[in-house]
Amino acid sequence: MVNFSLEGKVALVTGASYGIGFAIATAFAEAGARIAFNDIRQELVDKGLASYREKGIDAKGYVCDVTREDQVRALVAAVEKDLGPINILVNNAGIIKRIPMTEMKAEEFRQVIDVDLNAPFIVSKAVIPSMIKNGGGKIINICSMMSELGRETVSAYAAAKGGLKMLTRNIASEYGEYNIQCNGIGPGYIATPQTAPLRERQPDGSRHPFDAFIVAKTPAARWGTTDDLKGPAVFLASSASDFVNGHVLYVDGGILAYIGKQPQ
Ligand code: NAP
Ligand code: GCO
Repeated sequence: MVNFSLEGKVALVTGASYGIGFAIATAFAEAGARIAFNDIRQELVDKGLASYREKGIDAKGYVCDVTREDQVRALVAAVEKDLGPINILVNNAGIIKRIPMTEMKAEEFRQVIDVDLNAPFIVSKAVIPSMIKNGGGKIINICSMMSELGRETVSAYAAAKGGLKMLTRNIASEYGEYNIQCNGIGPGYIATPQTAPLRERQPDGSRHPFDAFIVAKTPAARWGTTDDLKGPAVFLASSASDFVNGHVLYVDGGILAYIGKQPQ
């Protein structure tokens, strides 16, 4: 029988106090995994712990800025001390800055690259040695539509997420022989705090133009929810995907396949 169970596994999901990371971690717990997560601020870790407790999940939360290699090393050591070797890593923590490229400061560009691309490198580098020692593991990088497409104002984010797709493929290539599978999930447009500015009601009460645009670009004719990502994440974290490596699984309601609804 195909095995989607995560019983006995330890999963680290970065930036998982809320949003997509929280949903993925919750799905992993429901499949039997022990959950570790981090956030930058203690108050958000505490908020996350309360949210996990409300769902009956005994998660471990840690304060860690994933762009800081010293903090990441300490995070991995703490998780391994508290829960044991990390079997599943989800590089979920991410930021976006929506600024026209010619107006974006180089420092702002660097900040996005740092969190969305450098950090998955740093955290994966910290976890891979113990995965090798323990006979393998799963790394899931949260990519994006912008791993494939561009749009106005998201140059740094698209560059980072495009790079993250290739980092995913390279980890798969370099460490596949150690039974480590590294894949990506490419969410479409998901209703979370990160996309809230694109969905907020206009002063006249009408829908945000981007909201209507995305619904017209999505065959499913709706924004995704974090629940839509749970099954794909459990699949890529489980032994059901042991021969899937270097793949980005787009969970986008069909956006990448669709030219978009014709104007009526
Ligand atoms: P979100 O609601 O903004 O949550 C992002 C999380 O990452 C927050 O908990 C945030 O913590 C944390 N984080 C940011 N910088 C960090 C750092 N340096 N160290 C540790 N944690 C950090 O975002 P989301 O919508 O859930 O997205 C999660 C991931 O999915 C991101 O990688 C995003 O790019 C990707 N994604 C999102 C969508 C979408 O439509 N929402 C679609 C495709 C891909 P703080 O609150 O403390 O900043
Ligand atoms: C944006 C959105 C997107 C989503 C996601 C799509 O401004 O276009 O924030 O980037 O977050 O990455 O897959």
